[in-house]
Amino acid sequence: MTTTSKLWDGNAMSQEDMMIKDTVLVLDDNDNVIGSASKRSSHEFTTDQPRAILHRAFSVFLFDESTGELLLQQRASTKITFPNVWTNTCCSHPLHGMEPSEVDSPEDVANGSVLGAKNAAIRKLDHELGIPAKQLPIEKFKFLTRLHYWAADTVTHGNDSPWGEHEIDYVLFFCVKSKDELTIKPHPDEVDACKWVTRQQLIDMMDDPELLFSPWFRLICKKWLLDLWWKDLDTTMTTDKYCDFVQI
Ligand code: DMA
Ligand code: MN
Repeated sequence: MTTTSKLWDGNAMSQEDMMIKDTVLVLDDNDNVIGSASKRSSHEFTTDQPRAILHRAFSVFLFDESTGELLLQQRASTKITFPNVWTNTCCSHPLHGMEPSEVDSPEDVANGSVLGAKNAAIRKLDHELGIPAKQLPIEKFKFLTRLHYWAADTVTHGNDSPWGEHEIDYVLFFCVKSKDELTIKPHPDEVDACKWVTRQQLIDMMDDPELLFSPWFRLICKKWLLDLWWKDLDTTMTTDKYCDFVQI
């Protein structure tokens, strides 16, 4: 049975509230949790902290197996960080103080379970895209690997951006037999548009100079998604050989 957090209600909070109230997991370079910080302070690029504060994140990639399509979202124009950009299905942060817990230990990573990150993913797929938790059984999420990156939000805020990301990002895949299994109702504070795309359609979108993409999605596409993961998913329906719970 999948349950969602009762301690966090995205519909009762503004984007500014979440910047203050969401408490992210602060990390060392080996992905050990060493503290906490508000979402706001952990994403501030200032002279004191030019790369903000390293924290844990997750990125969900939701696929329709019948068509080989991936669900993309365009972040709302009102998002404080990285507005307007196209990106993978859903991204956010595991938080401290949630029930069920969203904190994974090194053992949870080594055995590939990462139930904390998956619980956070269920909470945010519900909030951002309106996909009910009952359509997202936790055992169907697949943990692939972790990406350590930082990026200033220059895409929309220019070179003097006050915001950016510095994260160890847990990549999670979720495959449905058909998108008809899902109810999708995007939250207007989070998402301006959604689009199911094939691999080739995504390549064409990324060639369009009019369209903006998030830096983490570009990195994941270039490093893994377009030439490795997605090709195997289309032909063999599995990505098992790419699971890496050791390297960051
Ligand atoms: C942060 O996502 C996570 C990644 C991988 C960039 P976000 O800014 O969408 O988080 P939230 O939806 O909580 O604002
Ligand atoms: Mn972040």
